[in-house]
Amino acid sequence: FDGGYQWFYEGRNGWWQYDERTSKELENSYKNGEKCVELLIAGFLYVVDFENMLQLRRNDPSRRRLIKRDFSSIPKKGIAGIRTE
Ligand code: V3L
Repeated sequence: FDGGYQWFYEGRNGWWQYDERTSKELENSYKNGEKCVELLIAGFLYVVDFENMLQLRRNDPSRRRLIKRDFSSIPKKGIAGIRTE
């Protein structure tokens, strides 16, 4: 259960949880001490930079979002764009 941690990216006024598979992938990479991970999300390549805790679009790094690792129980907008509250 990954110690109850999940991964989140920044929305306009709150946090979105990464989808389950991606959140697990981020947790594994983070625990392995990797500095960054590449993700394919809806046809776009993104880089997750653990040193700066950012997600950036690979071909347009100005499209950046803060990320965080936190408990799954924190208030959130939803999961990967699907609202849950
Ligand atoms: N997982 C899923 N969708 C993502 C992700 C991700 N890790 N990163 C970006 N997108 P950009 P509010 C978000 C989507 O960064 O109202 C939310 O999931 C992103 O979706 O410029 O601002 C919501 O669906 C956006 O639609 O490359 O809180 C939506 O924004 C698109 O990719 C609105 O959320 C471009 O993001």
